[in-house]
Amino acid sequence: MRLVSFVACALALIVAPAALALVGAGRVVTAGVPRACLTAMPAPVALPAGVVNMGEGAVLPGEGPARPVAVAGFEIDATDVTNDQFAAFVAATGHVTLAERLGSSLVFVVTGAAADLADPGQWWRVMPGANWRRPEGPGSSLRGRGSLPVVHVAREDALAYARWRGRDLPGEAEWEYAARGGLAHGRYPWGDAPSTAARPLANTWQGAFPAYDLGADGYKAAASPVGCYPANGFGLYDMAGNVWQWTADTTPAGEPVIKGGSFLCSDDFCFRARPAARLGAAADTTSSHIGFRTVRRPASGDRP
Ligand SMILES: [Ca+2]
Repeated sequence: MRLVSFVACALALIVAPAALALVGAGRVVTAGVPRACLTAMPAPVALPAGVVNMGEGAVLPGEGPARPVAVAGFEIDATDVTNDQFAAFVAATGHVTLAERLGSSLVFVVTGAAADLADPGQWWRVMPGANWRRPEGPGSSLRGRGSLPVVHVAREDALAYARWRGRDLPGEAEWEYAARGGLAHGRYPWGDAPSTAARPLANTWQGAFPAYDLGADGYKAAASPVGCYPANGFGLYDMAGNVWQWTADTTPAGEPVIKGGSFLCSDDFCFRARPAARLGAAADTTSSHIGFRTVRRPASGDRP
């Protein structure tokens, strides 16, 4: 695995595991937090042609300036691809993911203590044996995780799945158009008001990253099943937070763009669970907080 140049909230480095522990992660019960996750997978959503104001609400370097981009109509998955869906692909094709071939993947670990935020090696571990089937490494499994987004997938794995379904990965403009849910303006897929403990709208991080996550949104330092938070105006779930999503586009440096932020993003660290936010990730990056969803374009459609 080629380790990546780090950008906040992103990816990897080899670390000394002794000081780290997989503690304090998972679902939590938080008073007042609604937990009505999907009980059936929703159908993909057909979006009309439109214009997205890409970069609207830009905050961090690399985002914006805001500019209108026309997008042709296309269809997009209502949720991230789940473990159950990816398992069906693997059963049908025998696909072996990059992380399985390489024998390791990046697993997030709660540090339990304050950390140097300039050193992501303190909260990312290159975990031998971690892959989509064993998301936390040996001893972990997909039991009870069928409706969680598949993770530890490289971009090539995501693309192979998409091709199997006769689909593609979204372009960045398509993704951002979809994420904004028809809103012309707004920092988040639902508008400008942030998600709160009283009304959580996305799976992000509450607390001092990476020491502890209070889990005020119902999930502590871990991904949630898909569709546990309200859909946006287009009927799309988890377009902010939970897991990053691969796109078909690349940064000027040539790295694939990932969008959406993850369960590791808080307002005071990362702050990328927003449509305008973007990161570059080496195409062979695999980690416990990157997944994807797919699109289908009309036969004659060209993506912007
Ligand atoms: Ca959370």
